[in-house]
Amino acid sequence: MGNSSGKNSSVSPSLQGSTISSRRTFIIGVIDVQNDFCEGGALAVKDANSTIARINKLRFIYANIMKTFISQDYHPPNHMSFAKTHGKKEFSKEKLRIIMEDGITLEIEQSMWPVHCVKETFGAELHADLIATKKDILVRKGTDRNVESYSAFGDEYRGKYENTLLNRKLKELSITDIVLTGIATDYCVYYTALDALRYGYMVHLILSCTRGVAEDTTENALSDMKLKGVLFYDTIDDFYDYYDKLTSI
Ligand code: VGL
Ligand code: ZN
Repeated sequence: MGNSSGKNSSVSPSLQGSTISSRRTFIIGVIDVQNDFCEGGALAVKDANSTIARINKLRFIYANIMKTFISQDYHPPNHMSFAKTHGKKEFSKEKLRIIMEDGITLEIEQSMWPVHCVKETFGAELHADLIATKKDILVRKGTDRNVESYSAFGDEYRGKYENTLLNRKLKELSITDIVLTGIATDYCVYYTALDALRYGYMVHLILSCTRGVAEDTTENALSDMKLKGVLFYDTIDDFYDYYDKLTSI
């Protein structure tokens, strides 16, 4: 801190606020807005489509201020999270023993999903209505058949088996705050938020821009995120007010 903090102590509280905000750099995160999670998809999340126009609006409002990263669930056809891969019942939970490339055997409990987001298929594509540009940071995850990565940062082992390099990219951009949106609140959004906190980012979740697979898991995910320090906003307008206060002198 040194000199600059000495200087700050003499300015008015509002100016101090703007100094603090200028040290923060926000990015919008859009999780898995893909055809298979939208209406008619293989793992359709109820009302997922209603988030798309809102996410676009958020992007539009902050187009000159915030970059965007977009994640894509992107599985091989025989991925370990597919019920079909193991001949199991969809939406059950199964104990799996997986021998990893490094020789370590992992014993995990894995949700058995319908086949979804298979790489290079329509289901894995981003929904056509979602604004996505070449300038966005795109990360793909779940690309190794033995690894589940709900989080846009990588697997649950701090990215030991799959690391999307998202953390490195965000640190390179000096990102401090992530405005999180997308699908599904109780899985990929949740795990992305937890990793983001772990890596030292502040996380802002806009509830109107996210939808969950099931009610009970969504409730649990929301209360856990709240407990761990994720900031919640009901609507984009609520986030707008927060950001406006933060940046106004
Ligand atoms: C997701 C279940 C399986 C998600 C991905 O994007 O939340 N959920 N794979
Ligand atoms: Zn998946």
